[in-house]
Amino acid sequence: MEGASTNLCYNLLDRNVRNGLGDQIAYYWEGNHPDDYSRGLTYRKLLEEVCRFANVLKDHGIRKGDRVSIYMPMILELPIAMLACARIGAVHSIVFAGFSPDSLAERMFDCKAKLLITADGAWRGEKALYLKALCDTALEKVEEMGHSVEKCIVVSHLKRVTPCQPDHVEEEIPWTDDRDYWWHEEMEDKEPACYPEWMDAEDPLFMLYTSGSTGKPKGVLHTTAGYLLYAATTFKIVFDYKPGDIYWCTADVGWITGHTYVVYGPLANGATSVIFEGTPFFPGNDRYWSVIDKYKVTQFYTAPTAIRALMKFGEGPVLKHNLSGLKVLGSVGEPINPEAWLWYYKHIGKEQCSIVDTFWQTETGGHVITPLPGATPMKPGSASFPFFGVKPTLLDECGIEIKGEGEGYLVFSQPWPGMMRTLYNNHERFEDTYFSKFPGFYCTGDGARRDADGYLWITGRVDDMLNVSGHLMSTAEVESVLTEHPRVAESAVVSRPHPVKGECLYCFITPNENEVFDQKLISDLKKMVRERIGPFAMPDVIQNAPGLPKTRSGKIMRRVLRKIAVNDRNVGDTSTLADEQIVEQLFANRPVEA
Ligand code: 6R9
Repeated sequence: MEGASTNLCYNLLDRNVRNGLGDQIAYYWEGNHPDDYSRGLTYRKLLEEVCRFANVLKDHGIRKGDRVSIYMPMILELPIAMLACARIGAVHSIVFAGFSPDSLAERMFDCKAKLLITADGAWRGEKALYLKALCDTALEKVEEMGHSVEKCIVVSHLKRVTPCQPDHVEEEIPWTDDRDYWWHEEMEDKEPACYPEWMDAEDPLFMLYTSGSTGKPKGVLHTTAGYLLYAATTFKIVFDYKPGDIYWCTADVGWITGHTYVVYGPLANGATSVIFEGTPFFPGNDRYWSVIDKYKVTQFYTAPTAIRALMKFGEGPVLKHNLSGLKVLGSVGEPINPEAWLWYYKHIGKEQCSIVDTFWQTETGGHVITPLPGATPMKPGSASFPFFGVKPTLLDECGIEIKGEGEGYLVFSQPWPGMMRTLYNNHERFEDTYFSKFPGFYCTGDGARRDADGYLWITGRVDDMLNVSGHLMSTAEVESVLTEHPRVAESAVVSRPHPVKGECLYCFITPNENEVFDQKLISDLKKMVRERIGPFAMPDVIQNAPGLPKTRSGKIMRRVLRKIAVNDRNVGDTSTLADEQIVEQLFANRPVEA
C-alpha cells in the first residue's frame, strides 16, 4: 500500500463515530478494587479526549516522527495517549510499567524519546506502586547516558480511585518544575478537535521493545496501513466479533497483545471492550469470573499462566458467577498445556465455547497461527493452522524443508501485512536476527511439530530465550545482571519448566576466587535482577557452581545445565567437555529446595 495515505486514529475513532457508533461504549474501565468507580467511555467521548491530548502533545512541541515513551498502568488515559500519538504521527514506545527504572531508561535512551507519559502510580491488589518516583530515577539515568527527555506528563490516578484505601496513598509525588506537568491541568483548556496528520502507509506507527537473545532489547517497529489491516482483520475473524459483543483481553497494554488486541484491533472494529487495572487474585480468586459476569463478556482472551494459576483454586470460585455469555475463549503468550486447555474449555467455557490458541509475536503484529472459532476442529494444545496469507514452513538444522509429519524450526516463507518492518535504528540487526539463519525465510525462533492431520504444535523457543508467565526474556539479559555483582565471576542461566509460570529461571553462579557462596549472595542477586529488569524476572533457583560445563572452545553446554536443573541424570554425551567431572559436582551441589 506504499504511496497511499491514511491516519490510524481517524480510522479507529472518526470513522466509527461517523458511522453511527458515537454513543457506543468503546471501553468499560474496571478498577483494581471492585468498589472503585467504574467508567465507560463512548466512541465520541474517546475521540474528544484523544483530540484534546493530541493538542497537549502539539503544544509541547511533539511533531510527526518524534518518539514518545509511555509508562502507564491500565487506565483509560493509556489508549488515549497512544491514539493521540497516532493522530499527530508521533511514534509511541510503551514500556510495561512492571519494568525497572533501568529498563525504562535504556529504552528511552535507545529511541531518544522527547517526552514521557506516566501516572503518579497504579494499584495492584493491596499495593500502590509509585510509578512517578520510578520515572524520576529513569529520567536521571537517561540524562547520565547523554540524552535528555524534555517533558513528563503525569496522570493523577492514585487518589481518584481509592474510596477503599485512601490511607495507603503517600502525599508526596516527586516533582520537577518546568519538566513535569499534570495531565488534567494540561487538558483543561484544550480544543476537543484536532486535524489528523495524514501518514504514508509505511510511516512508523509505534515501536515496542522485545527481548533479544544477546541481552540488548530490540525496538520492533510497526508501520501504519499493514498493521491496521492485520490488527482489524485478525480481531474480527479470530474472535468472531459481532456488534453487541463485549470483549475482554486481560493483557497489559505494555505488551504487544495489549497494543493489537486491547487497542488497535477492537477499536478498528467499533468493538466494546473491558480494560481492567487489577489482578486475578484481588480481592478474591474469582475476580476474573466476576468481571466476566458483571459486563456479560462474550469473548475472553488471557494467558495460560493465568489459567494455570486459577485452576489451582478449583471450580468453586468459577461457580459463583454466571459465565453463560461467553462464546470464544482465547489463549496467548506461551504454549498451553492440554490440562489447562481442558480446564478452560470445561469449567470456563462449559464445553460450549471455541478456544483459540493464538500463536504470534511482537514481531508478527497479530495472530499468525490460530484456530478460527467454530470452523477449525480443535485439538487441546495445538495452535493449529496459519491465518490467511501466512505461509509456515518447518526446516531442519540444515535448512531442508520438513514435509508432512515432523518437527523443526518454525519459519515463514512470505511476508504478511502486519509484520515488523525493521528494528528501530538497526536494520542490520533486523536482517541478522530474523533472516540470516535461513535465507529467504522469516525465522520465528520457535520450534514446531506438524502432526499427521497437518496441525501445528508450537514446542517453544529454540534460541536462548525463555518465557516466564508469558514474559519473553533472554538468558543473556539475566546473566549480564548477575555477573555485575562484585562477588560473581561467572553465571549461566537456563530455563526450567514450572507448573504455573510455564518456565522459570534457574541460575548457576561461580563466585570469585576466595569468595563464599552464601544466603546473602543469593538474596543480593535476586534483588539485583528484580531491580534491574523487573519483578517478573526474579530467579526461582540460584545454585553454587564452582565451575561450568564448558567445551574445549569455551562454550557453555546449556543442555547439560538444563538437565541438572530438573535433576535428570540423562545428560547425554559430555565427551566434548573440557572437564567432565564438573557435571557430577553440579548434581551434588543442587540446593535442597530445588
Ligand atoms: C504475542 C506474544 C512471543 C513468543 C513466541 C512464542 C510464545 C506466544 C504462543 C506462544 C505457543 C502460543 N508464544 N503465543 N507459544 N503458543 N499460542 O506473546 O508476543 O511477547 O513477543 O512473545 O511467545 O515463544 O515466540 P511476545
